[in-house]
Amino acid sequence: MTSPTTTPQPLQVRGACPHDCPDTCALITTVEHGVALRVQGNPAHRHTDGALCTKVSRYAERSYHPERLLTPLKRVGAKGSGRFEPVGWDEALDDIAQRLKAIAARDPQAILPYSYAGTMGLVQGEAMAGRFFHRLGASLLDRTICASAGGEALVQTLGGKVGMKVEHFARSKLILIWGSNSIGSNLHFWRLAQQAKRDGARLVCIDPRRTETADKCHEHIALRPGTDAALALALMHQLITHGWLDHDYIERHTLGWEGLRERALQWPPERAAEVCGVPVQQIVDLARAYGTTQPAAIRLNYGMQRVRGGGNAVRAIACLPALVGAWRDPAGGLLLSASGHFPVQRAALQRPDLLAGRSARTINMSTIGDDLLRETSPGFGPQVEAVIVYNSNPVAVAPESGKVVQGFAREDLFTVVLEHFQTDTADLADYILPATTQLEHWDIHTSYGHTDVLLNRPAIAPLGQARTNTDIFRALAARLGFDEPCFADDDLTLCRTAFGDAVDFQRLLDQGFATLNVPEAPFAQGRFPTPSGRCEFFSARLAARGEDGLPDHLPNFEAFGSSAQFPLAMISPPARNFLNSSFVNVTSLRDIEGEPLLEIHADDAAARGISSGQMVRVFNQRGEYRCKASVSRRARPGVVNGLGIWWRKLGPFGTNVNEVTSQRLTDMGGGPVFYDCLVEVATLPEGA
Ligand SMILES: Nc1nc2c(c(=O)[nH]1)N[C@H]1C(S)=C(S)[C@@H](COP(=O)(O)OP(=O)(O)OC[C@H]3O[C@@H](n4cnc5c(=O)[nH]c(N)nc54)[C@H](O)[C@@H]3O)O[C@H]1N2
Ligand SMILES: Nc1nc2c(c(=O)[nH]1)N[C@H]1C(S)=C(S)[C@@H](COP(=O)(O)OP(=O)(O)OC[C@H]3O[C@@H](n4cnc5c(=O)[nH]c(N)nc54)[C@H](O)[C@@H]3O)O[C@H]1N2
Ligand SMILES: [Mo]
Repeated sequence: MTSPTTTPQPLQVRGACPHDCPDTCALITTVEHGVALRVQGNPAHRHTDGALCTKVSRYAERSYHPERLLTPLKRVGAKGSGRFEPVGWDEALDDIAQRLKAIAARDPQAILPYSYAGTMGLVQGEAMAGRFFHRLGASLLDRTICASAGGEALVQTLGGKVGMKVEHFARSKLILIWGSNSIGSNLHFWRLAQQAKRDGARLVCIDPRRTETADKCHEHIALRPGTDAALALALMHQLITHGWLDHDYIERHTLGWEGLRERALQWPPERAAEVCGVPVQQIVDLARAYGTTQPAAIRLNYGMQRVRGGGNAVRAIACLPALVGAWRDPAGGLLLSASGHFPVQRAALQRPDLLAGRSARTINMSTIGDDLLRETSPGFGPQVEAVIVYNSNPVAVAPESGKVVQGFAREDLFTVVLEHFQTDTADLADYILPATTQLEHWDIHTSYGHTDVLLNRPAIAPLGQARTNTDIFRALAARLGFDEPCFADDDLTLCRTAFGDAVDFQRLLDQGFATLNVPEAPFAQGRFPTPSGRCEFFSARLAARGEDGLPDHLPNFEAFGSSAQFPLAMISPPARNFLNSSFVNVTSLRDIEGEPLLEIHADDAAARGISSGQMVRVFNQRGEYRCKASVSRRARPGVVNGLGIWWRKLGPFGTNVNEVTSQRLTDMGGGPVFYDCLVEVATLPEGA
């Protein structure tokens, strides 16, 4: 701790942005008299290049927010009444431990951890928490809510979550920005794309929404949601029929070419144009550009895999670079995620061995609504009796929130939420425990958009009585009598454990980041980390599970045109000034976003008598939410965009866009299908 009188001049503390974003920026926090004055990008880190997004440049404002939770809170009113009173840490932890002990004595699997990427830190994420829940024998959580369809698809095709090194996009001559609003969600990649553009590269954006990114590309292909595999197969069709193929690369470094060829030949551009709702010529032109420009690179993002066929679509797209031999050049290939390049010692951090032979059931976080409402049954196991939520806000972000709210509102469910703020989820808790922010704790980070490891040092002391996630789980472990030495590891030890000897820790301490040793063109000579060592067009592993070994187009569960009652497809992509549901309560950022909006095309608006600024109902068989309509060129005909993810209680009617999304799961990885959702939109009577 720094005492005010002994700090002669501002300190500059090196850190890492903790947020769920591919950029994982290196931060510099300026601290004076123990107070963080500002958070800036570290100019010495080449990916950050001294620049932060609007959100994280407000990180100090977020940390010192007047509504920051500073003491443990215990529920005093009825569940969901939002009435809490402060209690001491000991009282809270003793009571929580007592409750968990009683449930565990019957069956520890009735206890469920619920967490995601509120912080991407390996330490404040699943390190001590993993140890605690494994030792307890609690249910396991399948963390599917974001990336599991695309992640599984990459594993099946390329062998891992691996791809191009992001820095080489600056030298590409054709960049397909596919299912990614890079200006909003991947700003530091966008800078590289701009550099390539200045050097003559052509940028093509493939996205149902006319995003800020689409505005700045040479071309925008506004396909219908969930039709990307059809587009990719038609591109292959054209590559084949025009002979724009790298036969040598295909021969030496791929598996399943004959089958893929046959499949692709069933997708002439006319067929795909019909499915995608785009002009044939756009597909033909894109195929020509992709087949004849080198180096050609694809920046894929997770936005396009939140539909039934999301896994297959990523598989189809991930086959493209091998067909044209794009991987031969460092500036060619594809990047969806780089996280598989990092040698994280997960078992050492999370200690699954502490299950000690017990098998715990797994619950998919994307179906938390249904799962909280299930009774004990042979197929499911015990009813969930307690949930410990950290690094996540499921009541706002999980699909079909009507059910999620109903589940968390169960009087007999014991819920503990570790948080910075009283979120929608915290409102339904029995205990809310104040957690530290990134300015207040140690952590260590991988990235899914570049290949550097980052270390985060605490810049200031914890605010109020806030404690680190790790410390809270250590304290609970002690009260449950878990005396294994691993529960005594401090956070710096956990940071060192994360990569063992694979990363030079001294370098991290000295400069805050360290670059992994990844080849410049990782698949120039094949060497894919698949079982065959090749890019697997055909996946024997999928076929062995009874699934299609080749990628195909799977129409959405709620395909365009399949319902007369709900004729509009709704997507709910991220708002630029929020990070999922984080930052929605930061006034300066909320002011930029304004209020929850539904973008709708002029034709669809006119057909319903809707004008801009009018309140509308957005509804389907699952529920309804209300917000203002924005008649906008950003919406294509037939598709409405409900920008996310507002806190329910900060929206005008106490609900958000997830009222209407469904709990169905993707073809691979058990992911959610947020963008596979049909709705109808109608005006509200004046004064409603
Ligand atoms: N500012 C900001 N940045 C973020 C986030 C945020 O909430 N705000 N979220 C972070 C998170 S959690 C993640 S996972 C990452 C990546 O999250 P992504 O969701 O990939 O983020 P975006 O790149 O903003 O959005 C993806 C784009 O996909 C489009 N899209 C929707 N459906 C389809 C489809 O069927 N096909 C195609 N081709 N495109 C489709 C959307 O219109 C959107 O423009 O971004 C991270 N960065
Ligand atoms: N309709 C729709 N829904 C979506 C999406 C969409 O595009 N459309 N996107 C989906 C995607 S991609 C994702 S990744 C999920 C994201 O869902 P979540 O991972 O739940 O992300 P956030 O909403 O940002 O909530 C994270 C919470 O963690 C808290 N937090 C941050 N750091 C810490 C910490 O150190 N300790 C503790 N205890 N808490 C901390 C924050 O205050 C915040 O409330 O949402 C999904 N939901
Ligand atoms: Mo995500």
